[in-house]
Amino acid sequence: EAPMLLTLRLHCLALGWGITADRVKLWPFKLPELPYGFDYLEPVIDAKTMEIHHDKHHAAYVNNLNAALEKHPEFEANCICGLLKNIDSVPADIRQAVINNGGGHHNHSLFWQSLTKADSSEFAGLVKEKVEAELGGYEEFVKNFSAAAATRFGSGWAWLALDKEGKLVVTSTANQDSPYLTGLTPILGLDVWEHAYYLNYQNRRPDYIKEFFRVVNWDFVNERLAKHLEKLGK
Ligand code: MN3
Repeated sequence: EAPMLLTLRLHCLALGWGITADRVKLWPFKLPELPYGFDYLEPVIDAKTMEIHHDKHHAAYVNNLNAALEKHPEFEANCICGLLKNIDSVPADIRQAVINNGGGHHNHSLFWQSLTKADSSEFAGLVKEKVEAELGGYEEFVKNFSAAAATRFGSGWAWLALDKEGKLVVTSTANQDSPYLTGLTPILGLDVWEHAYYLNYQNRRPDYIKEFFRVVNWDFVNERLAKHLEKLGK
């Protein structure tokens, strides 16, 4: 990616809505590389699951998103979170495709970055302060997040997100729906589609949810939290 495009993309991410004035092209979107090897999250998430999940599932969301946006080149300068936050401005004929595949692309891009080596990251700093102040502490947060993940019927995601006032909330969404669609900012998500865990855990979603907390990258969560609180002016 050219440095200028990268700069504008980051700018776009920072502003949350696309650069339209100079018609800089951000489309087609590219599948981001994993920030680690397929086996890095073993034994919590197995290498084969990571390979299929990233190279096949995530890649399909990116390809399908690009195919949808190809029909509307006027949106080629819009970043993905901008499209999701302003979904009503996306033409009806591609809106559901952008919800599904744009959501899928953003959710997975965030998911990969939010994970790290098992038992290597400490729950600390800003997220710890805010969880203690707003969500009743770590145990209560884990309980509520796990319940959100376990009770999401069918496929979807559990979330730690920021509301417009900069307060943390725990919620879940169906399918690939992004929290951005309802005005929330996703901070940490857990993919509870069967494709995310079935090879290793089969039908035991609660075991996968329990193990997930061992691979959360709290440093990344803290960086993202600080960045988005600043954007919200909090
Ligand atoms: Mn997935």
